[in-house]
Amino acid sequence: MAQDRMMLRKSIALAVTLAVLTAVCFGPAQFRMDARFWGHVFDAGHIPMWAWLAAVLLYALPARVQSMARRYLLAFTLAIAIAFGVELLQPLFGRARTLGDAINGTMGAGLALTGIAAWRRSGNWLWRCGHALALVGTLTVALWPAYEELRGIRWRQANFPSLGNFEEGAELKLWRPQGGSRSQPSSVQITRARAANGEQSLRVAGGAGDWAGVSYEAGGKDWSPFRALAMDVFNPRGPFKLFVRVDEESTAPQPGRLERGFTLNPGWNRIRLPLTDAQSGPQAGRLSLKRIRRVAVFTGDGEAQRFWFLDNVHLEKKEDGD
Ligand SMILES: [Ca+2]
Repeated sequence: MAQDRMMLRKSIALAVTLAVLTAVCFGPAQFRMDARFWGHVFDAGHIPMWAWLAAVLLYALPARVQSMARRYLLAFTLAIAIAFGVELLQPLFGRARTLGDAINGTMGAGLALTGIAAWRRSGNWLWRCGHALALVGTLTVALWPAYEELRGIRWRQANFPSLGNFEEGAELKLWRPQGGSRSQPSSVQITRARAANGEQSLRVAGGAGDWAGVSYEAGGKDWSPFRALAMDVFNPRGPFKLFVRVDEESTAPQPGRLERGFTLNPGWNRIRLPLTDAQSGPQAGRLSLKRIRRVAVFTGDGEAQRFWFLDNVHLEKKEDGD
């Protein structure tokens, strides 16, 4: 009787674990905002997920698998097989195949099983502490890229309605190069060479090609209390046209957006994109200011390579005087 109940418990633990794993690994995963941050968290999440799986497999193995070493080895092998099997199957479910995920899963399974062994079988504290350190070290390394992204998200949170002043490196997590061509992609760097506000600005080297410039991860912020998006742009050479585009966060097939071109004269230019245009424009150009996803600053289709300096990107409040 007791054995039946034990079997039942093992089956339930295994079924629940595999169900959660299936949902997490094959369910739709779309991080529309701060996708890099959530992607890194998800990658690192393979470690605890597979640690849990390996522990459950060890527990649920049938009693007839006798030697302890064999049980550990079997649980580990099964966990790795599942980790690689999942990555092989994921493309069938619209998910990306990533070797790093399988490796993280393998590390998680290994850490769980060695941990259980260290705690169960040895009274040796050196082993236990060593294992705890390995666990902390692995999780720190795995979570580091997510932490780096989090610095950008925290900067955005702390400085809104400033969108970019380029005085801190964390802002590069929000402002990323976009467009250009494969042989000449766009690039950005913070520089002290120019500044409209503070001591630094963002030097943008637009690649040769389409939509070259920089884009800002706006994080779904509410822009409705603001009347304009403003920025200072330094043009070191002859005049050219720069476009500013704002996208809303929406699952609609054609999310609203606001776009306008500005001719840049040599030297400093103040660009102002009135947000009141967002409601009054043609239907296609209308956007809701409640959840803004992205700002892009770029040159047109098939442009030659252009350089400019961007600084003091911010939103103007409705009641601000000029
Ligand atoms: Ca600045």
